[in-house]
Amino acid sequence: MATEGKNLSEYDKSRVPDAKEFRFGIVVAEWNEEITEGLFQGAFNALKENGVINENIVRWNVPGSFELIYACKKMQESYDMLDAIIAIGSVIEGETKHFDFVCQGVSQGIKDLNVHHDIPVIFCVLTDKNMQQAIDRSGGKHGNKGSEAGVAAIKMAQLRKDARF
Ligand code: DLZ
Repeated sequence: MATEGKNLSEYDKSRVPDAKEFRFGIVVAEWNEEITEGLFQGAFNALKENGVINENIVRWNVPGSFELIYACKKMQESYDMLDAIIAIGSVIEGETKHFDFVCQGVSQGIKDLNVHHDIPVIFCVLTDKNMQQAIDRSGGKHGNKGSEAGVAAIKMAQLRKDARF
């Protein structure tokens, strides 16, 4: 679904499971910090709005989006009580191919974690052409992709729970 015209913060609360018993991890990349902090706030608020308590949210920071993969893997291994993890980053296109390698690496890496580990990892990495696009999607005119990721994390936590029975 295209994000143009869609407010990333909007969701139907009646379709989101009650999350008060769930535990979440959030890994935040420090590159483009003004964007990733906005995304973190969106994700955190969405979890809280749906009943998650502060004590059930653990946050780790990493230097850049490329490091999200390792940290999410370590989080899966060391906090097996978590119900879902949200990986937050912001990659902005520059003049070199670095953008392509980071985007490719992080998206494939997080996909691999979802294939090989039991705790779902939500992809909340913005991949934008410029800073304005990133601002618009991290609490600006297109809403906050962090909110969307928070809701996705709750839905995946519920799916994982239901799949056990
Ligand atoms: C090196 C780099 C560049 C050029 N751009 C970004 C970016 O836009 N967003 C981001 O999250 N990280 C970037 N990085 C850092 C890499 O993700 C990584 O931290 C370094 O390559 C070290 O492994």
